This record gives sequence, structure tokens and C-alpha cells, in this order.
Amino acid sequence: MTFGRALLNMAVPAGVLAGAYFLVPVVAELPASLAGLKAYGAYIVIALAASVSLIFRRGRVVWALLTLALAYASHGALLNDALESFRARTVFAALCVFAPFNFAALSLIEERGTFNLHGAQRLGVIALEAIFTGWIVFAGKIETTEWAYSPLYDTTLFAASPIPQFGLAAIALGLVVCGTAWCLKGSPIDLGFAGAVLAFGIAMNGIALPQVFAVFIAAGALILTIALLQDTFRMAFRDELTGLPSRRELNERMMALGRRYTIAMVDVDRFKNFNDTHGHALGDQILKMVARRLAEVGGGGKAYRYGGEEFTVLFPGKGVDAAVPHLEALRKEIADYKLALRAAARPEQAHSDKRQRGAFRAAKSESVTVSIGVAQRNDKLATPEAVIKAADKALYRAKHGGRNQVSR
Ligand code: GH3
Ligand code: MG
Ligand code: MG
Repeated sequence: MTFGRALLNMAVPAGVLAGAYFLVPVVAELPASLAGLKAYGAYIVIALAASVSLIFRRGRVVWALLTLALAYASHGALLNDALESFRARTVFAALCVFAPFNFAALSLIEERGTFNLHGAQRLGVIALEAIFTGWIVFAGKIETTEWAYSPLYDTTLFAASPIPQFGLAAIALGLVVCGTAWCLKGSPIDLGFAGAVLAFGIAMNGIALPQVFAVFIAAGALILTIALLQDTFRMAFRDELTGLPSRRELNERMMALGRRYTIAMVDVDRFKNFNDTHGHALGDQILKMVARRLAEVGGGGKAYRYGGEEFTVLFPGKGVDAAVPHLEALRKEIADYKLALRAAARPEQAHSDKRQRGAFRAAKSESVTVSIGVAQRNDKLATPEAVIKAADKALYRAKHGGRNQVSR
């Protein structure tokens, strides 16, 4: 993920939080006839968000929304006495710790849907958190609650916040974990979890003002919904294995081309052989390597996975002569790449002596080549489909000419 794209992605949760900030005074001024909206607005947003998550089978988002819903319900049911009673203090502290924990845990686990054993386990964890909190309240474990409120550091820095330092630390940690998961996996949903932690933190900090609490809990649910939609969009238009834009995006892009463009079809040479010899997993590695090179092709070219081991590179506004040098560079770069085969793939070598094994490993590397066919739009080839056909014919010539070459 590039830095620019990361910033662009962060604009979504930042924008929702900014919107929430400006919505708070509006909600505070709502007339009495709209009191229901004040009280139930957050539930409406959460319910809508949950419906979308269930339709798209994003269990992780469902559990995150349940966490927000429980926080909001606790506020209505338990926290109305300005955090003075033992019960309110206990529930508040538990929420401050468990909610960020849930978001962080959800950012780390894999998507496994909602209504299955995995979902039951996740629901079980949330239920345990609620039972534990209830037990402290009903068993009157005052020391435990007071312990949660005891400061970690002797500072007055956070004195203005009702959130105990313990909870602030949990929220900060939750932000770091979700943010790191996002950086590592690049899924907008993990960024959504980070945004939801922040929204939750602001809501808890504003617990004394019901409108702040409601608006920011709703903001958390909205952030999660948008993240989920972004993730779904990404799945539709990105190829999962290589991360390149998919054929669907290529088709859309082709509809919007001008009068001058060049299309290249790229096909991995003897790839069936490679798969048969080294297995599909290594074949996938090769496709990823080829895709990485393709993604960085120069000359304004944009690469797509056409299907299987075939790729398309579009050069909008460019003729063949301008595109070919970049395709030649690409072809050479791929041919020069050596994929080291892992020792684990050859267990019979595991016990041989180290030096010999090292020498063997160095000798055992694989490389692949690609053939490229290229054509530009002209009066005879007036549609993208015709240009692709011509590029395919050129690719056929490259294969017959001995592969590992660019043909036009
Ligand atoms: P040529 O040089 O003529 O292109 O030979 P080829 O073997 O590459 O051509 P062919 O089209 O017959 O074989 C394509 C092979 O690509 C078939 C399949 O094994 C492999 N393949 C297609 N998609 C994938 C994929 O996603 N992963 C892996 N590992 N292999 C794939
Ligand atoms: Mg092929
Ligand atoms: Mg091939």
C-alpha cells in the first residue's frame, strides 16, 4: 500500500469522526418530538450496519457491532447515575477495557463468517466478558473495580477524562493493534476497527453527555459499514492472488479509453510444465512475482490480471512504439528473476551436510519467462476488443517465435 493510498483510506474514518463532532450540537438541539431519534438513533445505525455485515457475511464486523451495541445498551441501562454507583463504575471500566480488546482481537483473527462454530466461539468470548462484569457487580467485588480505577502512572494529565488510565491504555493498545493489522494486511476493515476504537474512546470520554455518547457510537458503526463496503469493492475489482486489478476493472477501463491506446497481452511461458514440476503453490508464487513486476511497468502502463497466467497491460494515450521499450524491459526483468526453491520442498536433502546443502540450494533456483503480444488502436482496429484480438495474435507469434519475446 502506498503512502498516498493509506492517507486516502484514513480520510474515511477521519471524515466520519469530524462529521460526528459537528452533529453533536445538532442532536442536542433536537426538539422533544424527536426524542426517540436521540435515544434510538445509534441503534438504528447499528442495526443497518449489522444487516449489511450479515448480507456480506463479515462476521468480524458483526461482532464489532455487537460490542458497540452492548456499550450503548449499558449506557442507557446502567450508566445514568454519573458514574457514581459501584455498579456504574464497574460496567464503565469493564467496557473501557473489553471493547478495545474485542476490536484488537477481531483485527487479528481471520474472517470466518457468523453463524457457525467460529461465530459461536466469538459470541462466547463477548458473553464471558458480560458474565464476568455481572459477577463483579453481583458479588460486590469492590476491590476489583477500584483496582481498575487505580492510576497506572502518577499524573494529572488524564484527570479530566472519566476513563480510568487502565482503560485509556487499553484503547491506545487497541488502536495500535488494529492499525498494525491494517498496515500488514491492507484490509479496509482493519482500518475500520481502528476507527471504531477511536470513536468508542471519544464516546466513552463523553459519557456525561448522552448526545456525545450516542453520536460517536453511531459513528463507530458507520465507520465499520463503510470499511466493509470498501472491502467488498476491493474484492470485486482486485484479483485476490496477485493484488492486481481484475478483468472486471479492465472491462470498465476499456469502455473509457480515448482514440489512442496500446494493449499488451502477457502470457507466462510453459507454465503448465512449471506447475506440474513444482506444484501449484510455487506456481502461485511465480504469478505473484510476475504481477509485482507488471504493476511497476513504466510508460504509463497499467496491468490487469486477465485470467490464469495471462495479464493485460493498457497504455492509454500511447502508441506501440512508445510502449514496446517498457515491455521489453519488463520481459527482461522477469526472465532475470531467480526464484530460490526452498529446502523444505525436498525432505531427502534435510540431513545432508550444511555446505553441500547450501551449494545445492544455490544451484536450485527456477526462472520463468513471458511472451508478450502488443497492438495499438487504429482505423482498422477501432474497438478495444479488436485491439486485444490483434495483441493475442501477436502473442501467438511470440510463442511460435521461440517464447521470451515481445511481438507486434
Ligand atoms: P505456453 O508457453 O504455450 O503459454 O504454455 P502454458 O503451459 O503456459 O499454457 P497453457 O495455457 O496450456 O497453461 C496454462 C497453465 O497455467 C494451466 C494452469 O496449470 C496454470 N494456471 C492458470 N492459473 C493458475 C493459477 O492461478 N495458479 C497456478 N499455480 N497455475 C495457474
Ligand atoms: Mg495461457
Ligand atoms: Mg502460458
